[in-house]
Amino acid sequence: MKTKITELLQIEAPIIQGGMAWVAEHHLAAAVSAAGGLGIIGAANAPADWVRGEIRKAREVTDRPIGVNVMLLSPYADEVAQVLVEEKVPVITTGAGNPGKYMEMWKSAGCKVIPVVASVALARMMERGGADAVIAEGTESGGHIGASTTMTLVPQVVDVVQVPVIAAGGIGDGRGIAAAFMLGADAVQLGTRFVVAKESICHENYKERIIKAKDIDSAVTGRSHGHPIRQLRNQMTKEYLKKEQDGVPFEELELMTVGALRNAVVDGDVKHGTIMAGQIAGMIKKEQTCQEMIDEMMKEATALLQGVRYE
Ligand code: TUI
Repeated sequence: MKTKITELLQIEAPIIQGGMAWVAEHHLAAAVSAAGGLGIIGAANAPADWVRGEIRKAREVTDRPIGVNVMLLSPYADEVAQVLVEEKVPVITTGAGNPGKYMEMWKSAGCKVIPVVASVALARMMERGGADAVIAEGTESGGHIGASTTMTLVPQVVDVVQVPVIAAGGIGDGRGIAAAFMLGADAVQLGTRFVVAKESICHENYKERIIKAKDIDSAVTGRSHGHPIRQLRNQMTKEYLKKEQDGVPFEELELMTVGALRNAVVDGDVKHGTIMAGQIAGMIKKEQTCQEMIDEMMKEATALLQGVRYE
């Protein structure tokens, strides 16, 4: 399938993998890119040297383009931003903030910059600042979320920007991809489905929680202090939400989550750890290779879109 995004990024399928902390390392990113999508290394809160190492390891596996996501709240964001220039990373996505201060540096190094936006206002600002595309991410997503749904955000962003729009949040199969195209998107970004990929190094306990998740198993912590995080319900969300309701101060709540994502992803502690996942988890039923996922989704999406816009 050819779209403005496949042309811009030189990829075969208009599918981008989310830059998930701890999960989006070189094995997953390389597998997604080798399968025709755009694999992304999630810099998250990792030091710049780790990011450099992951980029190089991914490049040993595939010659296809691989991107990096910069989590703008990271204490290492400045150093990571610089490493991406040195390593000539072709595509940079950003999350959890405004990447304005890095834009000129990345653009003049020839990187394609694609910020995640959760509002029309930020989409507009990013386009003015030189973004090559934007990822409009709805509140169905896992992790740090905005307020609008994908269904409402994507068409509103599409209406005000000229650059291509990538839809994210709540997409996990060919039907979701087709729906995103109908809203005016030129590609999609998926996170949760790729967490359960065979190439994903995520702990089996975490993958099993996603595979067994039901539609209503999603919870959002941190709404009261402006850092909403979507994850699967467990002992930890139960305790956190109770404390939040009781007005426990932010600093104390924060202590509960330090290292909790790592504990779930790396050590498999799905009881007390943070199991970030989107609302689509309930639909994800099996572990597959990235190639199987992308082929299956593209077959389904193209069948649905035949005779509509893309063939
Ligand atoms: O970034 C994400 N998802 C994430 S980041 C993350 S790690 C983290 N840990 C603790 C606290 C916060 C983050 C886990 N999941 N998705 C992209 C995304 N970006 N969603 C929403 C936004 C966003 C929100 C506000 C982007 C820009 C923004 O603008 C604020 C501004 O400064 O204008």
